[in-house]
Amino acid sequence: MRLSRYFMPILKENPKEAEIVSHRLMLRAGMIRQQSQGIYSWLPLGKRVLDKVNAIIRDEQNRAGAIELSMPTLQSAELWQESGRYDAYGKEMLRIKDRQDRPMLYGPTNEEMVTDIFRSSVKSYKDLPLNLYHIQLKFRDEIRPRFGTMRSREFMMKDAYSFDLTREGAEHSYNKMFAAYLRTFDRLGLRAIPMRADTGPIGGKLSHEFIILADTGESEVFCHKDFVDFDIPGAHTDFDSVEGLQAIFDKWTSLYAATSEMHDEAAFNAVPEGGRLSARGIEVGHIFYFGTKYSEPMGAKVQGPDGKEHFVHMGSYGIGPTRLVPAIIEASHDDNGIIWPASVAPFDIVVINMKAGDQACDDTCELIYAALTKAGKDVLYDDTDDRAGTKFATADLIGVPVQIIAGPRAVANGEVEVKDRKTGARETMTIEAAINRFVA
Ligand code: 5CA
Repeated sequence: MRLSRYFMPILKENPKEAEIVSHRLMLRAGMIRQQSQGIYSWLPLGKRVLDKVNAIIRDEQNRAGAIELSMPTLQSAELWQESGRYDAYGKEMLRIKDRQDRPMLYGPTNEEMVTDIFRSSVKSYKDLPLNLYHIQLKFRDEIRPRFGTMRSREFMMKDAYSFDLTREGAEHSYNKMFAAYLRTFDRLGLRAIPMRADTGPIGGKLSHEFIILADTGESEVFCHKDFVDFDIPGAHTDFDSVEGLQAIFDKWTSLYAATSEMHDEAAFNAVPEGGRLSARGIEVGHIFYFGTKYSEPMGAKVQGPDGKEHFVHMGSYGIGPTRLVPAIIEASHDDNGIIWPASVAPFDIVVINMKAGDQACDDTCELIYAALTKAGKDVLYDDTDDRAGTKFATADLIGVPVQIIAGPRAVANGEVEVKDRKTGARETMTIEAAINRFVA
């Protein structure tokens, strides 16, 4: 992508409305724009990061055996009257009437709709287990939307829904998502700790929130320090192994970890003092087992091996991609801007032409840009005629992991500089060596 032809509206000033660093940097880097309170556009740079986050989420959902579908944002109120949540959900639900005066709503979550899809076609235990997910916009009329897309009214959610014949089966489905979440957040460059959590309007008894420790987090959390160094399940984890996944769940729940709603002061104080961590955190995922809470009122049942009908046991599993992007920034930035983990960076490499219009600089940059693009890298080429200082500041701000800098003096020697955004380390090397380093 040539920057001269791209749309990346950088802000020079710090936006006054932004209270936390991630919100400030997302606005300054031209990633998002607020359209009305708690409702955002994702501009091209932001959209690239969001897409990369979603690709990792999708990859790990698929690995764990979940199946993607797509459900609408607008739902009929009837479904919610069946489950009994239409009135219970309260003011957070945006209620709308269509031209026939039929009550509709902008979905805050999809338990009812997915249960409806399930009951319309699944009739036998032989079709279980089943886990269906989608990545979709949701709307919750939050009383206090804030911190940009961290807590917005319209936000994106990956929500998965599992269906099993028995409670034991549902626990295995829960464990699959539990392990998939550990892997997902790790690939996003984050350390998320599963904590016992309150179930709120979703319901059920068994629930974990996945929390990233951050001073700006909205949740107060309490956990054992050792979680910070626990091993993440590997890529070859067998998601069909009941014992294997139970062992992962048991290990990751063996030490104290709870959000403030579930906090047990006495149990926490039993942790040796050096191991106690009381901190603030960002909830990036939340999983629930709620048994037959929706399948009973909505009549979602299957024939079991005993020939009788059984209400299915369900769970739901949420991740917030539009919250994850600022959460990653909270965890990874410095005074100059964002430092993206390579897995979600909007571009892999930025090529900086320090003197656009200078033939040697232009030729060198074009050569590098073409070679790296051909090798499958996402490359941003800063071919604008801004001052070199502005270009460096922009490259640091938008956090691309590698900068290749071509200035007249180095280029005259057949050389460029390669800078690592995270460490700041710079290396001068031949143009060929710079290309070869990234074309493995
Ligand atoms: N149906 C269940 C799980 S699929 C559910 O709705 N769970 S939730 O309410 O906990 O939301 C799931 C995830 O969505 C949260 O962990 C969070 O990452 C994200 N999320 C929830 N509310 C917001 C919001 N207002 N802004 C941004 N992300 C949000």
